[in-house]
Amino acid sequence: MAKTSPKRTHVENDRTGLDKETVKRAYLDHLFCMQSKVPSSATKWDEYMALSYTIRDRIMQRWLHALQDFKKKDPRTVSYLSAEFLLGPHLENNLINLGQKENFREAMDELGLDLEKMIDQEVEPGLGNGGLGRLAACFLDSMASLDIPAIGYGIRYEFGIFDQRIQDGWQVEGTDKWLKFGNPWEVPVYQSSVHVKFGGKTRVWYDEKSNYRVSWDADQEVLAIPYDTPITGYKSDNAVILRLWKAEADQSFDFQSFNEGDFFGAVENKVISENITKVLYPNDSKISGKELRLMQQFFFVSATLQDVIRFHKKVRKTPITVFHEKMTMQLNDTHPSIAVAEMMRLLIDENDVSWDEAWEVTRKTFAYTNHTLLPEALEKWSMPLFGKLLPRHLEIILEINYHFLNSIRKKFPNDEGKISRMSIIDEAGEKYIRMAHLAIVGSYAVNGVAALHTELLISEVLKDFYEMYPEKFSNKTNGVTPRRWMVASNPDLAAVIASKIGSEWIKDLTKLKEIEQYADNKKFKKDWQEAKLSAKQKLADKIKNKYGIELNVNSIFDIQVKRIHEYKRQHLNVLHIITLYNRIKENPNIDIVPRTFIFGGKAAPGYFMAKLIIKLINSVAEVVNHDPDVNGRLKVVFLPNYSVKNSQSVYPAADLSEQISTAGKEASGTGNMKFTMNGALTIGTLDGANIEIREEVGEENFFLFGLDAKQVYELKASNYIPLHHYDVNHELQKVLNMIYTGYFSPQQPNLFHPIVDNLKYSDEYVLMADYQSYIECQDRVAEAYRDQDAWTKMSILNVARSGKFSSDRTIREYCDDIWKIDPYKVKLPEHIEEAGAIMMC
Ligand code: 26Q
Repeated sequence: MAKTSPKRTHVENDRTGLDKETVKRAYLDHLFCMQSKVPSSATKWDEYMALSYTIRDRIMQRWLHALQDFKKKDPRTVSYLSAEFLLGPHLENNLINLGQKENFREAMDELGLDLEKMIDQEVEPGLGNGGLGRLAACFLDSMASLDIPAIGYGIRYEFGIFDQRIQDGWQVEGTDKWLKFGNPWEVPVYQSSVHVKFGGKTRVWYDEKSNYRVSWDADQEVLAIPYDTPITGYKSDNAVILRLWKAEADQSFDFQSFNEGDFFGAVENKVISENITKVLYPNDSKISGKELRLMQQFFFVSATLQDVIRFHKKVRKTPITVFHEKMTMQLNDTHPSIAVAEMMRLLIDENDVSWDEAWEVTRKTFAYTNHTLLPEALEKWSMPLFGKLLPRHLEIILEINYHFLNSIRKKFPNDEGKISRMSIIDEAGEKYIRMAHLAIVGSYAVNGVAALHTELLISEVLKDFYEMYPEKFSNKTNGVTPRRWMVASNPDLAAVIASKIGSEWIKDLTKLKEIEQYADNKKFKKDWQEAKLSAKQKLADKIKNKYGIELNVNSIFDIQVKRIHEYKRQHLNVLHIITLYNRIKENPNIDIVPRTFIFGGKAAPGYFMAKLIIKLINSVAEVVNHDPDVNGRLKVVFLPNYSVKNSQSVYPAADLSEQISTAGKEASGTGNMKFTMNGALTIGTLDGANIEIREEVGEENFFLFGLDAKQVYELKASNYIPLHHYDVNHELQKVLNMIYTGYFSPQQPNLFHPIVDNLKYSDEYVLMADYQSYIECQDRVAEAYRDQDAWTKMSILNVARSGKFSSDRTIREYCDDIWKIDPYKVKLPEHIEEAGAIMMC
């Protein structure tokens, strides 16, 4: 195989070659050998699988080389621990990252196959609820693209986020069977399985040096099996692994009871064990306190820590007490924060490390990201429940807390208020373990996810902790990957950009600035408008095909897609729709700018108000869309089953992005960034990352309304009476009366009373106070849209100035300020496309 050999002939390997003929042959081979089909008998799914295997081979080759290189060089690595990874479909992304989309399109074309249709077959792994899970996925993409040595750890849920159907306007949940037909992207690694324990008791003993020791005699043991998915980076040879753990019954353990004659007990244990990774909890903003959820969290954390410690001992051959020099572990919210106690247990009980040394390693290993300001979303676990499931961890947490409270007393003598506020144990009533406190105490770094969020954390929610450890705190504003959210989902706009500035912006999004100079260029603007129109047309076609609703692509596409929650205020958007509707009803000839309102998002199945808001949207749609007076000028659409896959045709089609949460409630938001990158203008409050988006794009290119966080705080502190707004604002009064009296629910006139009563008499999220400002701002939007030339310029400037919101920037900041990790460029052998697996030996 010597490169210089004069006799060398180019023979591409079928597993790695990229030549069109090789690709075609490999595809047919997979269709035959993996799916047992010939082209004439293959289903669409077979075709998708065969193509995926063809790509997977090419990834595997590069991946295994990279892993070998990593093992040899052993660079400092980050582990990203997250209970959720909302990856989205792999196939197209992998094609783009390998730089192979066009080549494969042509190869498939020559076989008479349509690549886009094959891509469309994929069922996405919906292993997350929303922003937090999607952020983890964007971070993996960026870490792979930036050559950061990294590994993601999480849970391989058998059922991901539930499927949403809309029936008679209501959300109906179904199970997400994403694995039903197989998953070509993962590889189980049975030999790396580990055992995870639960329950039982602790026992004290003394070792040969008379040291006090504790061991944990569990009464349940579960097998954790890793499934690895390669995450490709854009034009990079780096190998990021996503390792997801699946729970299986540990036969030897469970069948002990079988041997004792309890067959049923043995099978029951098996069922219990395998339930652990069955299903993703669908709550994203309220904690449920369910035992199974705690089991899930501990299960994946324990398996992960055993995995990294095993690797350290096997590969590094240095003492475990220097573990933190080689690895840092990022906790994505408090969901994996039990890691602090489990790391202590593994070091002390199983690796003979002293408490003080173990604490030093632990504190230097973990870093924690907070994603919420809502008090009801801060995780806490009932102490009795916790002690029953994890008795040893409870002891460890109590000891951590003992030392921690002493350190507070030392720094702030005689401040018992501080002690009870900061304690890891909430002792106000029934005792709870506050997971955020554990995460902060056990980490070397704590961050918020947008500037305002971090400010509010350090000045309010975590003020005491900031005073104690100011050096731990920093802000890391979220970002999203331009590979998925621009290149893959908006090829037309990407091409318009590339026509002027090439493609370097895909790896360095700040380069988008270079298109600013064309913001007044006639031809460029026309191309820009055409790209937007074509994206709107594509979405309109999909909606027409699936739901039979006809959209006017010349109307403003006004879009709000995100989880449904009162703080996100989808119902404020609805109040605006009804206001416009009333203006038309009062004056059918009114000159109004046509609008299409598009909503999408899931409600937590147990969240009554959120589900009622979905019903309200659909009920308003029913009336508005069919009223002859409206005459098509307003359309309201609720897109069922909002997912990563569905969302990819939504962002490119948006003219207006609705980011209208109550100021001080949305930690960051990331959808706001995706819209901006796709040339939508934002109507938004000064909340989360909206503030930074506005700063970047310029206030003249952003539609701002509403109270800011301080004003909201002051309003609520000063005896806020929402009913006052109802009394003085006639448009608002009329809108609320219509909803209340059943204008949109004639069969059930009282249906929406809870929404209206809530707004009039409680209004926690201050919709009533923000209504007028929102309506006036929407009127400015409509006027601005009339001037298409000026609107297009604003759209271009939004994209040109969106560079900050690439997750590449975010990951660089984590690397530089928190993780202290440098990129490590993997070196692949030359002519890899000619090498088969044999080269690896
Ligand atoms: C916790 C305990 C038990 C069951 C479920 C949960 C749980 C699960 C998911 C709690 C929260 C979540 C998800 C939260 C989330 O998505 N937060 C969002 O994170 C984004 C990324 O930082 C931010 O942009 C959003 O502002 C924030 O709402």
